[in-house]
Amino acid sequence: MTFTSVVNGSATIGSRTVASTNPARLEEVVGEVSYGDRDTFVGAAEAARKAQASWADVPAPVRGRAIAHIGRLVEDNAEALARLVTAEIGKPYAEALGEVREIVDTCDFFLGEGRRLYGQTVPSEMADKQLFTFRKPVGTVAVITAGNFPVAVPSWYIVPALLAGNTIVWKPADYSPVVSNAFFELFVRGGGLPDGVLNLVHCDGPDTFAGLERSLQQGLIDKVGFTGSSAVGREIGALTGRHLQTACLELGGKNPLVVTPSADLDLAVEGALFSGFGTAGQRCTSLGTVIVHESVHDEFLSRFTAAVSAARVGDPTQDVLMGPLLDAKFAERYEEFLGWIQPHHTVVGPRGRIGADNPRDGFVGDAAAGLFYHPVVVDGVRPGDRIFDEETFGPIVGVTTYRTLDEAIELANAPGYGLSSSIYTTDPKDAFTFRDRIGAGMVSINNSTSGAEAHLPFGGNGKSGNGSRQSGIWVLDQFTRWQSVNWDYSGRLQKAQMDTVEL
Ligand code: UN1
Repeated sequence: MTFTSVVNGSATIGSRTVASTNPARLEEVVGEVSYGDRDTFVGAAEAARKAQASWADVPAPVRGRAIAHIGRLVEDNAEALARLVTAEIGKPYAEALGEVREIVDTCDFFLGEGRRLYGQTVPSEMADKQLFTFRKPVGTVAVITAGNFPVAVPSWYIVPALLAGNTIVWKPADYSPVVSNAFFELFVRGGGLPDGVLNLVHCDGPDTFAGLERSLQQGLIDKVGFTGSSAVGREIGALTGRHLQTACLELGGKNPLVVTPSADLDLAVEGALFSGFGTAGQRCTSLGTVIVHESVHDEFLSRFTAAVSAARVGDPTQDVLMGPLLDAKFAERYEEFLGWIQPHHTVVGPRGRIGADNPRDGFVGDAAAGLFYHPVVVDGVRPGDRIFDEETFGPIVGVTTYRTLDEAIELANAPGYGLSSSIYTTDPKDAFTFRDRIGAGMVSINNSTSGAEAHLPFGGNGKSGNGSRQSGIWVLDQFTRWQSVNWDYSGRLQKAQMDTVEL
């Protein structure tokens, strides 16, 4: 079966077919996908534009009910969808099921929002006049998402955008096309969405850019939601800005985890293990660098490396912490980072591809079949080292030491990202100081850097984004625009600032 783009409710065959393979078993083709091009994207934007006014006319509570139905259908199909996530991107099944749960949580939150979507009444400075605000949909939204969270992250955009009365062109990641079609079907069927309200486009990066640019030039796209690398985010932001539209950018992270002298070290090790190597380190919220107080460094490192050696790695359909890397592109990136290890770094344990000549004790399954790599801990990283400064997007965690909390915070902020962060401490003063001075949009106290809940603002600062926030009520500011209304029932022209009532 070949999976295709779906534009205005119709399957749209493209000019070439690409196979999507299972990263845990590279021989296994999960599905064939027909790739469109720039014009497929533009066609989808036209369809979305055409469908928008009537979708916005559907009363918001009814749109909320559509979201409720989507949530239930996703819940009923959770296991099948999670199995597909595992097959196509190699995410361990328990995490994949958690990811599907995140869609349901998002639907649960927004289904009631259709009955709120509040505006405000505002007092006027003049007599016999009322002021109001209304939230209006932005219009048509292009959603471009990454493959590491192939269903949860798209739902963070698509659910609130639909609820608010927008129509959508969705371009999913190249690594997860088959799962995208399954997600798309559940949304269209569950929500009973009219043709053109949600469109799915498969095309490559250059065609996506060309299609987005053409659609922006033609006034077909009012907003872009993008999750992916900081480098591509910059280009999307620039392109959108040139056409006077805005982008909601959710980009990379180099997320720090600070371990203070008072920390519960076992808890900190557990948090570092999960956020460093869960999802094979391929979350935007994955742990980048452990910043540990010099007095507990040796103890932390020995417990951490013992935990890393004992962690189950292998077949993602089994109970493992870490499966394969998403795609060969990220395997190359991992190798490149290993090449940047400096003489002053200490690497604990084996590194590189897991195989007969580079085995891992307790590996689950057949390592040679997929993109399986050793989890790596690099001790002694400092600012200026690429492993300290740059997002690895793979199973490589740096460790460095600090003497004062000021220094720890400076190190935590140094790479210039600002997505997630964490501190392990039993001293409330350390926790509050860190919370106050960290540049990240998200802070965990005695919890790991990853695993945000679906109804708190999610987003970053600096190289991690443009300050936009997803999730919860806050994301509505991305998908609605305020309309101000002034209603004068005085029967005469009252001029603001000039006819203000005097005391
Ligand atoms: C991402 O990697 O793009 O907080 C999103 C987390 C997840 C979402 C990660 N809920 O780790």
